[in-house]
Amino acid sequence: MSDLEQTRLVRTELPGPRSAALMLRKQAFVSPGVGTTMPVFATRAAGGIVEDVDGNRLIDLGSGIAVTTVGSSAPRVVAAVQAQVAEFTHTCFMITPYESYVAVAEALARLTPGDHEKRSALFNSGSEAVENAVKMARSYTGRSAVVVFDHAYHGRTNLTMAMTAKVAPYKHGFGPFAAEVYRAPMSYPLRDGLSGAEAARRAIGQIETQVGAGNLAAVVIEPIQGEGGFVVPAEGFLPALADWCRTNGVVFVADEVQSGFGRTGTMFASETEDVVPDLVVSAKGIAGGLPLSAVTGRAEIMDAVHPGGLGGTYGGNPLACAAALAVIETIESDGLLERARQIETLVRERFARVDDPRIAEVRGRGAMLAVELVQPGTGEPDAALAKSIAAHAHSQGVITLTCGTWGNVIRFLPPLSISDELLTEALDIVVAGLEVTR
Ligand code: PLZ
Repeated sequence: MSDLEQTRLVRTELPGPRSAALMLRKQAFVSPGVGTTMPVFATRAAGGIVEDVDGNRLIDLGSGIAVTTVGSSAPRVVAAVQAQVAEFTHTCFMITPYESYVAVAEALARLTPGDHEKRSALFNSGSEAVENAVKMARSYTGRSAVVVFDHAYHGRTNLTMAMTAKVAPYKHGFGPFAAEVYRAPMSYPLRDGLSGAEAARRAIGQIETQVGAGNLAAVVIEPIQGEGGFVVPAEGFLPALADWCRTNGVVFVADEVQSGFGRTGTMFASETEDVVPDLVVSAKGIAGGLPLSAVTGRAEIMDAVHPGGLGGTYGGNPLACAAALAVIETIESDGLLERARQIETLVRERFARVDDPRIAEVRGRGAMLAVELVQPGTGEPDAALAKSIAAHAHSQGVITLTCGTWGNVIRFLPPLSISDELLTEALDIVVAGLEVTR
């Protein structure tokens, strides 16, 4: 790891003067459509710390939205990318291919759920990979409809905006959206009180009456929802949907962009209930911060696409592939799946000691955990509380993110390389934020 000291340090007001000056430059030259969670500019990051331009050291509970799962500037990733950048930066895999792309596809065949024959295609972003999964499913089935769920987040491109549920800020003013996208009710145990089987019956009933299996190419679902609020469906929901898809010739796509690559204590969140998706979408954590995404799936589905039908200039860029291979080696050699489970235990134990009726639920898995905040009594979502807790954490040098359809969820996505000490310190600050806003 870099020599960045693994302690929190708040030596200026946040933002400090240099960050404040950079924010002014940002305002002058960067589209305001691109927001920032914290108005501080980073210079270095490693382990559980992000250092800013004013010399403050922030504890990282966000991992750049679940990306630096192995840690920012993880040593193997740094070495692999440095070596690759000196050899060649780009040839375009569609022009003259290179081994690392194939090695990533080979690793994905081994790491994704199921032992059937699989193939992969590599892309740059999560949204791009989700779009391509839909292309593959349509090509294979000859059908056009796509079912997604309440609270879903699948991206910001035209098709994935249509697939994303929440209008503000993701969709407002950006329509018209892609056609043939239908929304089904999600299993959200805290709010619907249904068992997995009941919620699946409700969703399938709606799909059958409003879409029809014969028109349906794919069901796309996040096994644990990300931006929508870290919603964990009730046990049995995902297997029932996957079964229904299998029976009806519908491609079952797991969007594991946020939940995948070790984040939840297994390589993929689908594994927890032994769900074997037809297509798995990976991104974020796959390459330690280099832009890379993948669709991995059943050979017969992947083989249905005509040659030249998939691709892109940069998809599976050699730097990103080198990084991905180093990420996989790091997860496997450093026992990071186990580390994700330890992080879950630590976070859950910390919140078990908080007796506060405004916390409706602590949920998630591994190092993908969240607290949902409500108004006691009514159970109404309390976005203002989430916002003020996050603001408190930010002022104390802790990077926290909120999420949820109603913005009332605080999520924890620490890098797995964070120490127990830093994690505990950061959680204490978040919990103190509850007190401040009482
Ligand atoms: N699918 C499940 O979580 C990205 C985006 C936040 P891209 N989530 C963070 C924001 O405000 O843009 C995401 C995801 C799931 C797809 C995506 C899209 O991945 O790499 O951002 O395109």
